[in-house]
Parts: sequence; C-alpha cells; structure tokens
Amino acid sequence: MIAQDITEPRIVVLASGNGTNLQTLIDATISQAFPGKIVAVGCNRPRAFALERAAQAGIETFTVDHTEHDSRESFDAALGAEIDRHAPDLLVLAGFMRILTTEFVRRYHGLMINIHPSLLPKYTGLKTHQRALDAGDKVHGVSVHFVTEDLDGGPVIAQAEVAIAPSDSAEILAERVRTKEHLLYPIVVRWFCEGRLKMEADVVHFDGMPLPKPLYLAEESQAPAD
Ligand code: NHR
Ligand code: GAR
Repeated sequence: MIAQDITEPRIVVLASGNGTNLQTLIDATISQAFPGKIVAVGCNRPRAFALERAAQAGIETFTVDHTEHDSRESFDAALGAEIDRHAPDLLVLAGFMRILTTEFVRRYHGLMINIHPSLLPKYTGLKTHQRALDAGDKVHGVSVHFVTEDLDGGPVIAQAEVAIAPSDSAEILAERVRTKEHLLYPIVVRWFCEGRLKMEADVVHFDGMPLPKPLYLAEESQAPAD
C-alpha cells in the first residue's frame, strides 16, 4: 500500500468578539474535504461569544486576558506560549482586536493572515465603515492580508467590494461587508492550507507566482430578465 500523507495543516484562530467569521471557518473546515483543521481558538476577552462557538464545535479554546498584562510584550509572550502548544501551520485573525508587537509578528512571519473591513490600503485601523461613509465613498469592502509589523499594511491577498447606498448607516454597511467576509475568508484559508499561498519577501505568491494585485471576488452579476 502506498503511504499517504495524512498531515493536515493545523489552524489556530484568534478572535475577540462575536466570532461570525470564526463560525464560517468552523463550518468550512468541519468538512472532511477541507484541507486543514482548526485545532484551537484563542481569545483576549474571557466573555467573547467566539469562545462559545468554538466549544460548541468541540474545539479547544484558550483565553489570554489583555487586562491582566501590564505591557503588550507580556500579553504577546503569554499569547504566543498558548499558541505554540498547538503547533499551528496557520494563524488566522478573525476580528482579533489587539495590535501585535513586532516580536510576535516576526515569530509567525508568513503564517498569519487577517481579515480587515476595508479596501486596503484605504482605512487601516478602526471604524472603517464610518470613515468610508464620511468620505462619501461609493464602494467599500473587505481585504484579507498577510500580517506584518505594519498595521493593516501587510501584502493583500484578496478583496471583495460592496456598494455603498446613500442611506447606509455604519451598522448596515458593516453587515453588508460581513456577508462578503464570510464568503472570502474560507476561500483564502483553503488556498493557504493547499499550499497555494505564500508570502515571500513581503510579496504574495499564488501557485508559485508573485501576485501582481490582490485576487478579487467579483460581485454577483444581475442576470438581465428575459
Ligand atoms: N498587529 C500587527 N502587528 N499588524 C497587523 O496588521 C495587525 C495586528 C493586530 C491586529 C487586525 C486589525 C484590523 O483588522 C490586526 C492587524 C486592532 C486594532 C486596534 O487599534 C487595529 C487594527 C486591527 C486590530 N486595537 C486597539 C489596541 O490598542 C484596541 C481596540 C479594542 O480593543 O477595541 O490594540 O483592523
Ligand atoms: C469583522 O467585520 C472583521 O472584519 C472586523 O471585526 C469584525 C469581527 O466580526 N475586524 C476588525 O475590525 C479588526 N480590527 P466577527 O467577530 O463576527 O467575525
């Protein structure tokens, strides 16, 4: 019998809040056909609903409460120790709300991705939906990028757009963006697990070739009525 490679990429997800992105990743990876496995979910907030979602799915969880650390270095060291117990091949930030130190980012160089609710390089940081509205933008969206020391500035892997309606509130817009997040993130995580996606010299490579620009999830076209 030919020996089969049964090693599946091990995924650790970090979240801070509700965890709807985590849920879509759980739903995707639970399938036998998915080429990776979420081995643990880590949180910086002990009451985050993301922890319940993980527990419900039988996934190990850990909490490193940032309020119990007096420096970012100390918090990141504790977080890194928990993560390393699970020997991840991929670290996925899914609504994780703590800025990570340079040391932490270097430790997982090329192994950490984030989903950010804007069309990067526009609107790094927080309150992206309100800022897009305030600027009078017509389009907004979501980006998945490799995490580097540069906050929300790492190379972008993939993006999806949404239209902004004049009547939109930040909440409505966030909801519309989140629908795209839920489509996009499992796809990108799958590519990574399949070994198709790499960061080399801070450039995204897809299937061995440097990506000239982010992959782009097109808006479903409205089929014209007959
Ligand atoms: N860390 C590094 N080094 N690089 C990135 O690209 C990172 C990162 C950590 C998190 C996610 C990011 C986002 O998608 C992310 C990317 C939190 C803040 C923030 O200001 C900013 C960006 C992101 C996440 N956090 C506050 C802080 O003081 C706390 C805010 C809160 O708790 O609500 O850490 O947007
Ligand atoms: C998502 O919209 C994600 O893009 C955003 O927070 C939300 C988390 O939702 N991330 C950030 O703003 C990171 N600073 P979720 O917990 O339901 O996945």
